[in-house]
Amino acid sequence: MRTYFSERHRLHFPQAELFGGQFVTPFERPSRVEYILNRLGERGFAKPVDPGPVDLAPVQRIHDAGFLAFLQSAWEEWKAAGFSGEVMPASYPARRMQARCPNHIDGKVGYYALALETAMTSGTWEAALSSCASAQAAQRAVAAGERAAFALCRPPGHHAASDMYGGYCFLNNVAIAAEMFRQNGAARVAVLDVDFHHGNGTQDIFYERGDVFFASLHGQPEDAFPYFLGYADETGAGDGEGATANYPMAPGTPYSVWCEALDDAIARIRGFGAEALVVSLGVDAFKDDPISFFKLQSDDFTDCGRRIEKLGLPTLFCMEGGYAIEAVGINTVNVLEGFLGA
Ligand code: SP5
Ligand code: ZN
Repeated sequence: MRTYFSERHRLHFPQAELFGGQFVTPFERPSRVEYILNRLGERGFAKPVDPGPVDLAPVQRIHDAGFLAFLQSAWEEWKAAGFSGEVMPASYPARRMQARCPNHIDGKVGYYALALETAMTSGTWEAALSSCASAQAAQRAVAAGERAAFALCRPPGHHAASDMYGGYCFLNNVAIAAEMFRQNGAARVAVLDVDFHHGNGTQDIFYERGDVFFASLHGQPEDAFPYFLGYADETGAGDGEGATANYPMAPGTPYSVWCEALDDAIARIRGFGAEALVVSLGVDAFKDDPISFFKLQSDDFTDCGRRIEKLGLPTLFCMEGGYAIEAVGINTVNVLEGFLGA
């Protein structure tokens, strides 16, 4: 299985994340990918391939034009406003206020952010484009006939909606790749999100579409970020009624329970008749993850990969979260090896 990866991820390295009322070093940090690259090498995977430039057309089909313009100019506008720190929101359109985009960058950031832990800096936009480019190059490889490919995306994408960023995500890589499968002629595509956090952005993008099935296994919204989406009774709307499946789970959930949800999601995807599969591959369901509360062990990720393979679909894995830094490489590569028959 080929890995697609861009060194330009390094351009995104904020110093601050708001966590528990303090600024801490962000959990989503550049060194995460070093552990994954090292493990891929140790296990004999081929050297990663640079994806080349991003194709903006599919990005523009998924994301709002005003949002993309905002991401591109946010840092320059922030500096021009006289702010000296990293870009982060302070004011939000909360309940019973106007959802109109202001002109001042301080207001625009609040308008487009879905969470304020995620800072932007000078290189964030370019890094987000490079991450998306990896997903796109991997998608093209699978569309061209590879059974599977791995996009080592950083920053991640599944929290980003058409017009919102946050949860460490800016562009929704899996949604863009799923849309590319559709444009390439797959009548039905499925997104399986195994990251610990609910894939609110992906769900929102496809909620009213009947051609892309979305399934997410995650910490229940009563207790886990992103808190305001991901309940079991969110099942899609309009043409998309029945094409969203949520598996919220409680603190302490072990693999035995998680795996039943996985099997159910896999059965739903099979029943849907998907012709291609995109996996939001976060490994923060790991027992030692510092911001999550499931109890998966490293071997469980191998088993997860095996079960995903049984769908028999052309499969694109896109990296999402996972913050138990030293285990992130092992757990991620375990999924891929399980898929490959380990
Ligand atoms: C891609 C991805 O995994 N994004 C996750 C973003 C989570 N950001 C907010 C984390 C808040 C964690 N609070 C947990 C308390 C732990 N004791
Ligand atoms: Zn996550």
